[in-house]
Amino acid sequence: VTSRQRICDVKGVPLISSMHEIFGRVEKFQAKADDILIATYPKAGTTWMIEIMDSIRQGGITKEITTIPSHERTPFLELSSMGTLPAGVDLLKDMPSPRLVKTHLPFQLVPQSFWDKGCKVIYVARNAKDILVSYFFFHKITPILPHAGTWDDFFESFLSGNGECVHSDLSSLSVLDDQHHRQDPWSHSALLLLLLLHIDGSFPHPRAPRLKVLISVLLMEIVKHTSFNMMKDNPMTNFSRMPTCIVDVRISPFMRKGQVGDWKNHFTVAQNQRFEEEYRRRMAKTSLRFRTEL
Ligand code: PPS
Repeated sequence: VTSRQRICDVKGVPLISSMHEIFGRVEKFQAKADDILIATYPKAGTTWMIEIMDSIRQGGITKEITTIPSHERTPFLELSSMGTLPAGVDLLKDMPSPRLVKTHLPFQLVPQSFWDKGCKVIYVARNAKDILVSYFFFHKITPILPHAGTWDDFFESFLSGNGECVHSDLSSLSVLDDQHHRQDPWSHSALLLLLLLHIDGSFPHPRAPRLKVLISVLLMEIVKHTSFNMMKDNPMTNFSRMPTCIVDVRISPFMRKGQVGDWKNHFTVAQNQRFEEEYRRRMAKTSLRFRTEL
């Protein structure tokens, strides 16, 4: 698949046609109890969390981390086979446990087996204004996504939720989804519990002095390895190893700015006002607050 794909409705969620086609297999995916699901709205910091979690899982910056691209170490559940990259569900079949699984599916589309097996989940959320800007630039380097058009076109498409934007409009930021908020486990206790990363079982007791030093050295190493600049220059994390029919970083970098507040360089005053109004209206039921500047 090398050309822009149609947007299809999958149980009310707009997804690209190849995800629609593979969805039957995704739905039937058999999770294992020790799988860790990293769930996000696109551009929320998925790749960053994957790298942090994989470094923890592997106990440091191992050969695997430095030689295998992140998208092969942590398969993208709903992505079908493209170019040289097998489908997420196929990559996962051959992976040793514990597996890290990436998804952008909103809660209601996540395969039931993740819940049946009681899998651990990390949900990452980011302020919606920076997501929108990041997603705009991502469309330009992703040949399978719909044509982004100008910034103004993209802004309109996202806000109006007219289905031209994959995962659609503001209200599909799944954790904040107005419609699902009250019954959606993403948005209640699960969110906070899951964000504790569940490393308690995997780490030795931190009070043992030697282990404490080891853990802090390990953490320093992981913090350095997952800094924006390191990840930007690292071919395993900057998407330069991704088949160009999926993401083409020759057009512009995937690791773009990694900042809070870049939206100010793109939103007009009128767009900001409109966004704020829509946001207030659609997010009225959530008490979660995000920082849109530091
Ligand atoms: S995707 O395509 O949905 O998986 O994208 P995702 O990884 O969720 O989001 C990409 C944005 O995350 C930024 N990023 C980081 N920021 C700070 N520090 C680190 N280490 C880091 N890694 C990724 C990346 O630059 C994208 O944001 P923008 O605003 O476009 O720069």
